[in-house]
Amino acid sequence: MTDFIKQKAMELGFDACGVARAEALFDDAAFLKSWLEKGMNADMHYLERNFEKRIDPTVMVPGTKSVVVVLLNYYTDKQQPVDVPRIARYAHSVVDYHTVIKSMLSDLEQIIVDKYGSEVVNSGFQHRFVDSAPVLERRWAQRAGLGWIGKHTQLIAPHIGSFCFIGVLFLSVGLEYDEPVKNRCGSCTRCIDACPTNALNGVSLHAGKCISYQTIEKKSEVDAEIIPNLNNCVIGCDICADVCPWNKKWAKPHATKQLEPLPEIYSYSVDNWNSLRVEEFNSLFRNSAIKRAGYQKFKQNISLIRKKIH
Ligand code: B12
Ligand code: SF4
Ligand code: SF4
Repeated sequence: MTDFIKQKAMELGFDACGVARAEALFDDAAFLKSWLEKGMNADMHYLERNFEKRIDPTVMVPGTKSVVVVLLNYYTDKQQPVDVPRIARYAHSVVDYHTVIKSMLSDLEQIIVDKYGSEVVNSGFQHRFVDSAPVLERRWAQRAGLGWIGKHTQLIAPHIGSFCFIGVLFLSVGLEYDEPVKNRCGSCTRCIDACPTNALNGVSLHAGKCISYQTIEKKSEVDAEIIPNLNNCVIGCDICADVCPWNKKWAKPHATKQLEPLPEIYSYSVDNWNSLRVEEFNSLFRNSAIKRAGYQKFKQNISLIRKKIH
């Protein structure tokens, strides 16, 4: 059954699939608790909620025995013109990756259920996850043998790199479990040195200092001390991932049709972005992950960069 699931995941277009035993994550619970106590989550208070579920898949979905983890490469080597407001690669696609992966996970589940029966999932609970639920997705990907968590705190998958999304499916059936792979960061500190806001300390990320948080998640304006260090980023940030030697070695452009990029990301000039009106924003990004930031925040971020340039 394990081989069948992995084979079907790859046939559906995922770039990797691994499986971990579902159990409570006690070390991570202690780490997460102290991370939250230090206020490293900034105002992302949702990370404080559902603590017991977050650290234990069997509390999240009763009867869970296995955690199936999939990766989807989103790397692109297409570049925005120099000096335009920078949009991180995760948000380049026309269609939001949440939509894409949820649909692919749903297809995978259907294939498994068709062959092995509906009791392999607890359909009374949400059991397919991409980003938005209390699930420590990177840890599960690491435990499922798909890669290691680098000092930039992202999952680095051998032969893929860290420009990959993570999707998770909880199953109520025992499977063959994968062994974690070795952490290959060694003495490298390139991501820590390159982070313009000193958000990384080698173990964890101070989310409040991270450009990604500041430009997408933070409801109010970007903090004054972050503005001079935005490096033109207006939606997310790829700086720590771009300097990683493993990404330089392994990151290859994806060929996933569902993640087809929005042409305007590469064709728009500074003037186009500066004069973007709400109607155009809504039309361009109607299905995109950029919608999460919203028009006001997006325009505000652009104006902060403009202020810095002039
Ligand atoms: C909140 C969040 C953010 C926050 C905070 C990020 C952070 N590092 O926590 C912000 C907004 C800053 C953010 C930014 C980004 N994010 Co984000 N984010 C999340 C989210 C929703 C939750 C992460 C979380 O729980 N954080 C809390 C911390 C404490 O947990 P953690 O980092 O996972 O660490 C746990 C374990 O790794 C472990 N651990 C870590 N260190 C140590 C050390 C010890 C000693 C021990 C015992 C354990 C341990 O314990 C921790 C807690 O249990 C996840 C989706 C999900 N549900 O998991 C996506 C997710 C992590 N994000 C993702 C992406 C793509 C990004 C960005 C690249 C987007 C961008 N280009 O701007 C950036 C990357 C920034 C960075 N350097 O990490 C992807 C990462 C894919 C990958 N290959 O790793 C995810 C998995 C979404 C997805 N489904 O694909 N993100
Ligand atoms: S995403 Fe940018 S701001 Fe956040 S840790 Fe990486 S380099 Fe620093
Ligand atoms: S830049 Fe170096 S330290 Fe950072 S994640 Fe990559 S290999 Fe690890």
